[in-house]
Amino acid sequence: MLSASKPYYEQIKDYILYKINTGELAPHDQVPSERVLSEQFGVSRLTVSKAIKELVMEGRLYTQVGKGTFVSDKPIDQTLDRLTSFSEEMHKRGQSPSSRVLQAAVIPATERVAQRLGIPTNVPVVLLKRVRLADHQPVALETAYLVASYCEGILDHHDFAHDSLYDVLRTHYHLHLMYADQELEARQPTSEEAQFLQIDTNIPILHITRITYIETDQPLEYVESAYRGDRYKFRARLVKV
Ligand code: 16G
Repeated sequence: MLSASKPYYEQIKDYILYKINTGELAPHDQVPSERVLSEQFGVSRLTVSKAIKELVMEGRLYTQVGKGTFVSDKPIDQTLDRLTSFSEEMHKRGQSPSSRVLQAAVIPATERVAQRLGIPTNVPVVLLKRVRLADHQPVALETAYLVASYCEGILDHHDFAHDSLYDVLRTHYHLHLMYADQELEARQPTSEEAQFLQIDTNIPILHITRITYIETDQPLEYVESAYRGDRYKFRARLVKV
C-alpha cells in the first residue's frame, strides 16, 4: 500500500490528512492508535509516531494524555484588514466567545505601557488579563491596558468573563475605536502562556501587540497577546501600488 518513492511517515501523514479533508475524521474524532496504524501499513511504531508527532506540531491533531490522539478544530482564519474584537470574530464563525479573567484592576501605568498609550507614567490604567475561549477552548491570552479616565468604573459594572470589551466601550462609554497599529511575531510560549493556553511549550505562539486609537488619535488601549500558533491563521490581501 505504501510506495517506495516517498518516506513512509509522510505517506501516513497524507493518509490521515486525507481522512480529515474528506470529513471521514471530524474535529475531536480519535485517530487510530499507533499500534493499529503500524499493523495496517506494515511499518514500525516509530514511523507512525513520527507522522503523528508532526501532525500534532502542525496543529492538525492534539493528544490527551492517557486518552489518545484526536483531530483538531479547523484553524481560526482571520483577515487583517478590519478592526474587530475577539467576540465579533467568534460570532462571525458561529463559535461562542468567553473568557477566563485572570486579572482585572486599576494600576499605575508602567513606563512601557505609558509610552504605548501616550500618557505620563503612573497615570491610572485598567489592566484586564484574560484567557480567550472559543467554544470553551483556550485560543489566546490577552493583557489589555486602557486609559482609565476614559472608562471610569468599567470593572465595577461589567463581567468580562462574558462581556465584550469593545461592546462595552462603544455602548456604555460611547468610545469609537477608529484604527489600530498591530504587530505580529512568532515565538515560543513562556511556561505560563503554555499552561493557560493548554499547549506544549514547543508549539509556537503568535505574539501580537495592538494599540487602538479613538477619533482624537489618542490611544485608548494597548494589548499584548499570545495567540495559539496551532489554531490561528492570519490573512491579508495585498494590492499592487
Ligand atoms: C481582540 C483584540 C484586542 C481587544 C479584544 C476585545 C487582537 C490582536 N486583539 O482580541 O485588542 O482587546 O479583541 O475583545 O485582535 P472583546 O470585545 O471580545 O472583549
